[in-house]
Amino acid sequence: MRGKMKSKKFVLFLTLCIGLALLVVGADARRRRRGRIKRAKVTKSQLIEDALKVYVPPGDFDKYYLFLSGGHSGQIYVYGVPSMRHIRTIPVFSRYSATGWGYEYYSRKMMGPRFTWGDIHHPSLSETNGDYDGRWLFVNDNAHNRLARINLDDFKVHQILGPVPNVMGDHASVYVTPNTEYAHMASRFSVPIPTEVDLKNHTYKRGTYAPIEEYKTKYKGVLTFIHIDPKTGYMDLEKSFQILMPPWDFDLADAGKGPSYGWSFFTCYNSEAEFIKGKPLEVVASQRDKDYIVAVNWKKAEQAVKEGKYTVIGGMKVIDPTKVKGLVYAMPTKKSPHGVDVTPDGRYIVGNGKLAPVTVVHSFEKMIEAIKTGKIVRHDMGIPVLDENVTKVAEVPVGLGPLHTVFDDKGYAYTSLFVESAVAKWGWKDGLKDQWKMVDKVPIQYNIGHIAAPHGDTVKPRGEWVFALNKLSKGTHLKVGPDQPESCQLIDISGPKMRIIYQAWPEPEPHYAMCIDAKLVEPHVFEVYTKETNPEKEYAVYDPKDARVVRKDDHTVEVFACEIRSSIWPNVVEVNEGDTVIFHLTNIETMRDEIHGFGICGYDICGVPTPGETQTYVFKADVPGVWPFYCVNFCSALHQEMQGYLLVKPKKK
Ligand code: RUQ
Ligand code: CUA
Repeated sequence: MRGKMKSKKFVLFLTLCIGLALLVVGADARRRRRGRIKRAKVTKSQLIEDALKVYVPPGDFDKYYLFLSGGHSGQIYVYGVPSMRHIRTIPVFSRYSATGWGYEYYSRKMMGPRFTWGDIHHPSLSETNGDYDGRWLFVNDNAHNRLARINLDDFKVHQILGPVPNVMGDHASVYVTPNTEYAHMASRFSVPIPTEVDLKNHTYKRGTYAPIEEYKTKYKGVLTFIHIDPKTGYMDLEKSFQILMPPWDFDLADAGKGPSYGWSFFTCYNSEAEFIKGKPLEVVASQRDKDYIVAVNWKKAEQAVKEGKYTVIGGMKVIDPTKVKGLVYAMPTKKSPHGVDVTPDGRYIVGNGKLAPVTVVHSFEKMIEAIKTGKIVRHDMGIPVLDENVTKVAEVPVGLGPLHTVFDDKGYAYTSLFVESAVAKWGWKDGLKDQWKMVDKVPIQYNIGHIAAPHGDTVKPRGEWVFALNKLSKGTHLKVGPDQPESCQLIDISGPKMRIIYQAWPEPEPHYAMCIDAKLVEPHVFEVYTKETNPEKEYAVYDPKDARVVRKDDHTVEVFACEIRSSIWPNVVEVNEGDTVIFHLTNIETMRDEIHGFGICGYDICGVPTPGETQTYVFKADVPGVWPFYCVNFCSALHQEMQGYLLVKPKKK
């Protein structure tokens, strides 16, 4: 009897188990199925046509470069378009041993001793007359309020500026002005100022304290214009200025162009100017139906600085717009707008509603008219607010959660819809029969954030493609653990209907991207560094006979070394325990791509000098013994033989 009961129970238990297992398997299968991209039925010939559009056979070249921001990886990823193949990682704010970035002296110095990561959101290509010129790529750091410049002749960072005083959570950045006069930086997080910095060591000296209850009065928003030298790309704090603002959370920026040249536009949320302990900001900052697009006349601000109408705060020239009139105006825009994008002709300013299902379009002409005729409805914390009934020319009902807009060559705009997971296409150009009308929509997999297009934010968009930079990928790839990579989908916009035809999975976290015609970059990319372009030429040795170890004083040894297939000269370096070793290493190959590396066992040194380049490694020989060094990058049949010894003589006891 008991036996029977037992087996009955067992059968019941077994059934339950199997049922449960089936449920789990079913749910998993459903989850995986859910990840499948739902496509409209396509014919085989259509599929082949799509595939051929992105297929770049070995030996052929892509037409465009795509520079994807790597978010908190602190890096930039370079892709070719249309193949969507990853061709390069450019480390900026993070160490990257694949190229020795952050291990060798030069990059380490630019990063400073304190920060080993950054948060890149919005890369920005340099512009001449409102179009990309292929010279530099600027990137922002949302975390530590820095900017960096990548030179597009060697695809390396040549300047890191900052932290910049007073500005905190630099998100509305970089979005250069049409002749690369300025880079924008604005505070997403208001704090009491000054925040004082140590520029030499790329770190903070001290901030200012004020209790959170004094948010409205003591915390400040700051809009920053960082001056860029038009010849060299050098960012200069001396020639930069800031504008003091209420503690609104500035989100994104865009520079005016054409008729609106000389102005910049910033969106903000939390125009409520509140931060309440224990109360979610998402509630606090969403009380108002409208926040602002803030328009700044930077030409006029530049003039004000020349006339000395500023105060120095934290070492920065800061203009107070409540004292210097005519610089800053707010345009009411619903609701907690995210991206702001100026149309290619510079006539319209598009606000992307985020919490409203529309893009709000202001006319620049109407804005000027409102200013001239004094259509100011109120002052909000000292900032004049323009009458939106005058400035606003359209609300385009695009769909749920509009975030960002880019443009094509035919008068259409493409807006990313985060909540709806879609891209909406609508007409903006004067004379277009579809002006202010949505004409097409395509679903995205999933939750699109930014959107990008070839020259899509310039005066001359090239059309052809739109890139959907998605926050989630929902299993549209093989499993790689509990988290999933974000995705980047390629949308063909050449026909009247948009078509997603390809997707890639860039490294975390693709925020924005810049897409430039390769013809504008390729001609000035170095093949090798010459004796003139070698960035550390003064430390170079170009002949193994000149390689040497020089004792500078009792505690310092300087090594002048070189590498060529398949040796490192000198191959023995003898120092004393406790010495500081300054190791200059030149790759004296004269052929493109003939790179060598350098690593020392037991010491945290890694480098990869490219042909003609000198790199420097500085370290303390603090552990006595014998430590091999070697070439870390496979370079030739005798790569393994590229090795030598660091001998660290122990101190006499
Ligand atoms: S943001 S997803 Cu950091 Cu550019 Cu809009
Ligand atoms: Cu040089 Cu491997």
